Amino acid sequence: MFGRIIVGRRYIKIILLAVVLIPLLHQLIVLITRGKEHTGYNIPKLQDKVPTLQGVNDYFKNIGNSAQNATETPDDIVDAGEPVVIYPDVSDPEILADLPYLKADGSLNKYFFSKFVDHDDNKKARKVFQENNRLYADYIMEPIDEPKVDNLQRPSEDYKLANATLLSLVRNSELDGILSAMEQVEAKFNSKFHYPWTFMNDVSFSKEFKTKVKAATESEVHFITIPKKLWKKPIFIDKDLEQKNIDLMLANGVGYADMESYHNMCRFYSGTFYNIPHLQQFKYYWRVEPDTKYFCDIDYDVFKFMQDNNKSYGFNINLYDGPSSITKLWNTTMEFLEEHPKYLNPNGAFQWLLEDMQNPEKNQIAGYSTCHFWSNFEIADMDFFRGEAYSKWFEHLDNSGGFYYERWGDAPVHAIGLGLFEDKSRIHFFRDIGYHHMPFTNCPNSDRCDCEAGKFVPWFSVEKENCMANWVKYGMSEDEKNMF
Ligand SMILES: Nc1nc2c(ncn2[C@@H]2O[C@H](COP(=O)(O)OP(=O)(O)O)[C@@H](O)[C@H]2O)c(=O)[nH]1
Ligand SMILES: [Mg+2]
Repeated sequence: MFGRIIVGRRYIKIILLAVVLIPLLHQLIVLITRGKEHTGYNIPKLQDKVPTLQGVNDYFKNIGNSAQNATETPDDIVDAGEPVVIYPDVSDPEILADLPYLKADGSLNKYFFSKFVDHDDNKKARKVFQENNRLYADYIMEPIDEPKVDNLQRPSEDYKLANATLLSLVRNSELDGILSAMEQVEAKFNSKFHYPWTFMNDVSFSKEFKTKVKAATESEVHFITIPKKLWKKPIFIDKDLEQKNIDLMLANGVGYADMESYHNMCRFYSGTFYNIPHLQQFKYYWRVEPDTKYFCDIDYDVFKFMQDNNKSYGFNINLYDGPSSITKLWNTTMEFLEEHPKYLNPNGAFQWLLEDMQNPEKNQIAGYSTCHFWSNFEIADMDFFRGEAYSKWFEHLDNSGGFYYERWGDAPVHAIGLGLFEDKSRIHFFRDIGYHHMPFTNCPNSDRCDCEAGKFVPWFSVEKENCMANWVKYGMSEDEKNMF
C-alpha cells in the first residue's frame, strides 16, 4: 500500500511537470513561428514554419485522398482538358517594351499601379457618378435574350454534363433559406440539366438538413464537412494584435469585424475551398447562398457556356467595398507583385481596379477602387484559383494575417486576383441571370424574367455603391459588349 502511494506520488510529479511544461513549450513554439515582435501585421516570415496552402495540399496528398488523385473524367462528363497558362517571357526586352507595368529591367513599375491611367482631374465625383448611373441605367434597360453565341447547349437525351457542381456553404440553421434558393435554381435551370449539388459546412449537417435538401432535387447531392485546416483561423494569428484591430474596425463601422466565423468564411471562400478533397473532381462551380432569388428562365447550360467560350469567371453584380475592411489588402498585394511581377496578365483589368472617380475616398483609404464582383453569386472555373499565380498570391495574403487583422472579404480578394492575373476577356457578365441577394439586384429587361427590369437597390442613397458602369467602360472586351 505504502509502495503504491510512492508510485502514485511519482505519477503526480510527472503529471504536474507535464501540466507546467507543455503550455510553456507550446508558447515557445508559437513565439518562434510567429517571428519577431509585430510592429503592424505586415508579413512575418512564416512560410517554412506554419501550415501554408502548400502544406495543406501536401497534407491531403499524404492522406491519399482518392478524389484528389482522380485523373480520369467519367464517361458522362465532358472533359475540359488540362488548363494551360502561359506567362509573358519577361526576360525578352521586346516583350518587356510592351508591358507598361514593368520597368526595362523586368521589375514592377509601381507608379503604374498607384495612379488611374485615365484619370481626369477636372471631373468631380458627383458628376462622374451621375454619368455612370445613366450609363448603367441605359445599359441594363436594353432588352436582352440569351447570349449571342452559336454554341449554347440545350438539354437533350444522353446529355453529357460539364465537369461542374452547384456549390453552397451553409449552416444547419439556414435550411429554409437554402431550400428557397434551391427551389428557384432547380425551377429556372437545374431541373433541365441535373448538375450535382455540393453542400459544405464547418460542422456536420443534421439529419433533417440532409433529408430536406435531398428531397428538393433529383440530382446527386454531396455533403461535406470542411477539414479544420481549411476553415479554422491559422495558429500564427496574434490574439492581442487581432483584438486591437477588431476594436479599430468596429470603431470604423466594419460589419462582422468581431465575428470569427465570418473571417473564417471569407478566408475559406478566398483561397481554401477549391482545395477541399471532394471538390478536386470538379472544374466549375455555381455558388448558391441561402435566401437568394433567381428571376429568369435559363434554358442553356451555363457551365458549357463557360467552357465553350473560354470563360473562367462569371458574375452579375459589381459593387464598391467598405474600404476600412481592407486598408492593407492592396499594399500586401503590391509586395507580392514586387516579388513576382511575371504573374501579371498583360490583359488584366487594371483600369477597373484602379478607377478613382466615382467614389474617390474608397481609393484613398484602400489604395484601389474596391470595386469587385459580388461573389455571393459566381459561376467560375476553380482551375483559375488553383493556378500558380492566384494560389501563390493567396498564400502571401494568408501569411500576412490580413484575413483576421482586417476583414478581407472573398469578393475583393477574388476581384483583385482576377483583375491582376486573369485575361479580362475571360470574365463574363451574366446579364441574363436575374438575381437578388439583400439588398442588391440584377434584373435584366427580358421576357424570360420575373422582376422589375433595371432595379438595382430599393434606396437611391446606395446607388453610388454600384460600379458596374466601370466594368462596362474599363473591363469589358468587345466580344462581351456584343454578347447580348
Ligand atoms: N457552415 C457555415 N456557413 C457559413 C458560416 N458563415 C457564413 N456561412 C455561409 O457563407 C455564406 C456567406 O455568409 P453570409 O452570412 O450570407 O454573408 P454576407 O452575404 O456577406 O452577409 C452564406 O452561404 C452562409 O450560409 C459559418 O460559420 N458556417
Ligand atoms: Mg449572404
